[in-house]
Amino acid sequence: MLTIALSKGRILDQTLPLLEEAGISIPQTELKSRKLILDTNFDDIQVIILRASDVPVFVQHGAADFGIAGKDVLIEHGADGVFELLDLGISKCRMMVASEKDKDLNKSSLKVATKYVRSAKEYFYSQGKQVEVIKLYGAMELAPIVGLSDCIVDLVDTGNTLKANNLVPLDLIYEVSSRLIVNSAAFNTKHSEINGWIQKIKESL
Ligand code: PRT
Ligand code: MG
Repeated sequence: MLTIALSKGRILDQTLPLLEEAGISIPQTELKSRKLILDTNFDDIQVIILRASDVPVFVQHGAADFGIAGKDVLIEHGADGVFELLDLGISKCRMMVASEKDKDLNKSSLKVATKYVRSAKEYFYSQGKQVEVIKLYGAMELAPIVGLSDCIVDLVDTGNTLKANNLVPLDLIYEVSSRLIVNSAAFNTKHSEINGWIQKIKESL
């Protein structure tokens, strides 16, 4: 049995056509059900639908053979024990620092609100800045407005969410796209099977 871990949400919408093109399809009845393990057109391939940040965890521990997750999620997780084999070039966005216009971010101790603690810390430390990182799970844009933080670190796509909250993008931390990751042990034991599918997915890009 081959188990593929996919992120629910926006990545899923762009991943399903890729898998379909590669020959793996999930029946609509499966997708519409509330099942967490979905059957595919192959008896020996199943798909599990996870919270984006759980995808590298399942792949790292071998509970899934391969999976698809955003580079942001992989950087936050650390992605030990997984190989990143393919940049799928989908669900692109940018990890950015954002703040209110004209905000002075050159003060000695900066408060940063973010869901992406590792990305934020590594970025500001690399700039030689002392920061206090405040971990949030959503609605980061609110933090500078109500005085919880000086700035935020968040994903930006169109920039509309920032604009709607009177924030401006400042520094680019890194570019994000979705990556195909493989459990390193499974890549050895099921090499030909996994590699075959990776080649097919590559061709469908
Ligand atoms: O539910 P959960 O908290 O786990 O995740 P989520 O609901 O925030 O996001 P989900 O599951 O839909 O997808 C998350 C993955 O999609 C991320 O890990 C990225 O790799 C990728 N991705 C691509 C994005 C965006 N673009 C994006 N724009 N994830 C989130 N956003 C959010 C961003 O956080 C901000 O709130 O969209 C808003 C900004 O969008 P714009 O277009 O207004 O700039
Ligand atoms: Mg979500």
